[in-house]
Amino acid sequence: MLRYGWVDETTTAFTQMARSNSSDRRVASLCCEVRRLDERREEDDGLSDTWRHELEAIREQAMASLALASDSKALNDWRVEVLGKKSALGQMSKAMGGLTPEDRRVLGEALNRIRQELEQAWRSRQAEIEAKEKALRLERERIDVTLPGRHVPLGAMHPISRVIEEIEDIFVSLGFSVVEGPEVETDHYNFELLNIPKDHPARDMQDTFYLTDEWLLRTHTSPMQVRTMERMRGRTPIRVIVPGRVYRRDEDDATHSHQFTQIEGLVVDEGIRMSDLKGTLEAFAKALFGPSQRVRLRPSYFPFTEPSCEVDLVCVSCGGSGCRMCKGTGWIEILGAGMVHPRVLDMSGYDSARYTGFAFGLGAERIAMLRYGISDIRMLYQNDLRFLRQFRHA
Ligand code: 2NL
Repeated sequence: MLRYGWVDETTTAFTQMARSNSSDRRVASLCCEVRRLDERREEDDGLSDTWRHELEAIREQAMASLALASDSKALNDWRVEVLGKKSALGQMSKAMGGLTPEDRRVLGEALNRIRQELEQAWRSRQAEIEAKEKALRLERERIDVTLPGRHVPLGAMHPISRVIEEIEDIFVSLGFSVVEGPEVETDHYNFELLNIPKDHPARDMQDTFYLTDEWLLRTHTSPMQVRTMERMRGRTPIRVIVPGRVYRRDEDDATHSHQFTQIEGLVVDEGIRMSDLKGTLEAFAKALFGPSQRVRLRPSYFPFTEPSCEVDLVCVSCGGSGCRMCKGTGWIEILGAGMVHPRVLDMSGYDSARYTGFAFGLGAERIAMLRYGISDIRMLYQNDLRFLRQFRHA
């Protein structure tokens, strides 16, 4: 049982109860008892000595610990501890329900005063700490703007990519569209629809990378042109170029790679003639290698064109007078072409009695080698930075 009347003892008990978050009811009744038994020394605020002492003790302790809080975390903890629901002040506010109206008013006002005072102290301490932390942060994050910058190595566009983009630009300016498609194709699209017979050597296991009996790595970009004709469902004109990687089983040497970049072109419309093929390719040669270029057509054979031809360029090395590069002929072969075989047109839904077309194909590597004077195709795939860096500003 508690004994009352002794201010120190009751105050201690009261404080402990309030701080230890014990039952609100007990704290409240304790408040009442203390209030009743204490000799009242009424002042303007009507507080008893017990309360005054108690609140003063809380205030002093709070101010002392606030002075010790030295960072924003400690400051936050302080706020919870001193002003939060579970704090002595919080508990007292909560316990006030058990007081008489008069006591409630008196204690309530006192609690408000002390709360406001502590909050004010908290705010100015917070401003101090914020300023201190900001100054620390600025000091820590200080940078020397006069230091030299870090070197960012500049990349270069790969010569093959440059050739592809350049050729695309030329044909787009002639009214062509650019189409791309899958590198894994079916025997049907890669060979059958291109009039390449079952016994043609290209279809041999020795010459093509087969994935299964039906699926393979495309040996040319032609299947995508066939797909374009199918997608157009007999509508004209068709004017497309198709750049992309193609694969052929072959020994690599200075001029052959088992994987290379082909760019094929296809035009289908009524009345397309060999002269359209020659004029287009001559415009292309001039755009790519200069206005004095000319082309020469020599007869050749492809299963998917009839007639077929090889197309030569005036030798870029000697200008036509004959040198080692053109083996004294003055001409350099750059692509293969021809009039689309009627069977290919018919199989893709274009009546060969009404429509004609021309097609061509070239290797982007070969063009890059002629353009930049590269003697070995393998240099284009070895990713040697000493080689690649030469294309940075060219
Ligand atoms: C080459 C030679 C050529 C074609 C490709 C072609 C495509 C269709 C129909 C007819 Cl869909 N022809 N393409 C024609 C002639 C030659 O490529 O690539 N030399 C490296």
